[in-house]
Amino acid sequence: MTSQAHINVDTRRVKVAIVGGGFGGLCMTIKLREAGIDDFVLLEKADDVGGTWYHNSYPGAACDVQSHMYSFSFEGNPDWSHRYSGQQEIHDYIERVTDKHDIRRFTRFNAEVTGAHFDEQSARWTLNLKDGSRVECQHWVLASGPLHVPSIPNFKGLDAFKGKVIHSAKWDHDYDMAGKKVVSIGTGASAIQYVPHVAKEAGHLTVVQRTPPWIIPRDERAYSGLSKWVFRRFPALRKLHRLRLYLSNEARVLPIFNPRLAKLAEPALKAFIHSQVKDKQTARKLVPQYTLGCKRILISNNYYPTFNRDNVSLVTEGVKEIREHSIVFSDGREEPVDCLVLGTGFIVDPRIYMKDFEITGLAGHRLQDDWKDASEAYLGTTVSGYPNMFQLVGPNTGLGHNSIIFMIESQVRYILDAIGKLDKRGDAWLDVKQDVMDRYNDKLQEELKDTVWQNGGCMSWYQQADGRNTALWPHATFQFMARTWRLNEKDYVWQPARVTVGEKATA
Ligand code: N01
Repeated sequence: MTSQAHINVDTRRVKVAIVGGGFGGLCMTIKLREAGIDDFVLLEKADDVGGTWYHNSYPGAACDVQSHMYSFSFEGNPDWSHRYSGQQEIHDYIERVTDKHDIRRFTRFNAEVTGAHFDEQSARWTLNLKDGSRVECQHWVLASGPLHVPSIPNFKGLDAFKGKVIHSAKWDHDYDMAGKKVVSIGTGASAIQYVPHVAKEAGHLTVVQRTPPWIIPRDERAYSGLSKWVFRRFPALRKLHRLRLYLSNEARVLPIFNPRLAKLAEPALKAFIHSQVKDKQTARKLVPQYTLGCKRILISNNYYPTFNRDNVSLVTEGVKEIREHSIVFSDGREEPVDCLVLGTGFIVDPRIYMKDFEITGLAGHRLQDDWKDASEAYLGTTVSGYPNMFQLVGPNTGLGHNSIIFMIESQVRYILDAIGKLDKRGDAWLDVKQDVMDRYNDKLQEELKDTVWQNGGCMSWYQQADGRNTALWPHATFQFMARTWRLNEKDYVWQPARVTVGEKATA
């Protein structure tokens, strides 16, 4: 659905601006309204809400967290069709929630932020937009997520390739793959979902694998009409079902700190691969060499059987170069290509959470500089030197074991507490203390050293080149909820509303 912008393009002044209309931005806007704050604008770069679930529409796109967990706790959906839902059903859910809470009238679509600057005198942020307009606000919330700029590897000759190139995050649904020679590069979460579908369509599909992922079977069960009726009629039972899913997911935090537990499951998963793939040599190539859980554990029932098809082959040699109509592998073999599909993930440099626009805070603070080595925040939400700026799904809030929506709801509660406390104090801004943020991150990095992500013998987008993990939260999600339940005023510097010469911020 395409939506219209209702808001004039000049300078708009609001109390809160939210950047990004995915799950995070929507949660923030809904909860702001519930808190009685209507003076906000939601800025969305695209022409519809949904974020990840709007852009990633490749065939087979689905969530690998159970639907009853991968939805808002306050907007339960008794009608989820399956344990794990597809992209369209998730996007439909997001649209329904958006309409129910009347969020579109607060939203400016096609509104791309190109810069954000804090003015100490007025204690206001100015957000510059691509169309030349501006939004001035007291607070702003970055809810645009870390994984959204497609990573296109720098393959030699790619520019001169004359065939079709498609990245998983920008699927071209008009391109007909029937009868085409397709080469797909990458075997991450996105690729293993589209590969079975592309295989059915293409004349021939070559899957280029650098590192095989661990894949566990997927629970494909549909919810029966009776289950849906029960969930609708007795919401408490739906909540109980959600709680059961939550707890079973939380149990998966245990192997993060004890890779030996993860290793116990590996023989069964190796047997699963060999039971699914007929050709023994291919099956062997699909077995990962690192510890289960080091990279994201994927779920699929149709990925492995794809390699039994006559029109599918697996290549484990690296890509040497791309020519006008072919690909050359590191063993010198050349293969003709009509279409190159890149399941190569997203740009995640040391500044994984950095946006591709300039952000300046208090004097001397430019986020591009402050985060040049690593993205760091306090509780993944606030950054010292950037008053009244908040982030959803910021540094070290990603998960390997449960639903990110749980983390988003915790962060939104924390942000509302911050805004509420600031209003109550009558202050102009709050800024997390540098030493509080540093101590928090030092401890987190110490704790991360013992995890399977650092010791499991793999490299993933979770880690920077120097091994530092600024992506994931290494504990139970209820521990994050507890940490963010209330904002501790002592963690922040509070700036009085009217600054007179010589007056200092209060701690
Ligand atoms: O990207 P990835 P993704 N030559 O970075 C390979 C979320 N997600 O889009 O492993 C050859 O995981 C790379 O190889 P290697 C989820 O958080 C969630 O699949 O680095 N290969 C890897 O195989 C996920 O973690 C869902 O050796 C190259 C692949 O490309 C995140 O998105 C669904 C290469 C990239 O895998 C990213 O997933 C989908 C090169 N030069 C995604 N460069 C849910 O269900 C890269 N690769 C919720």
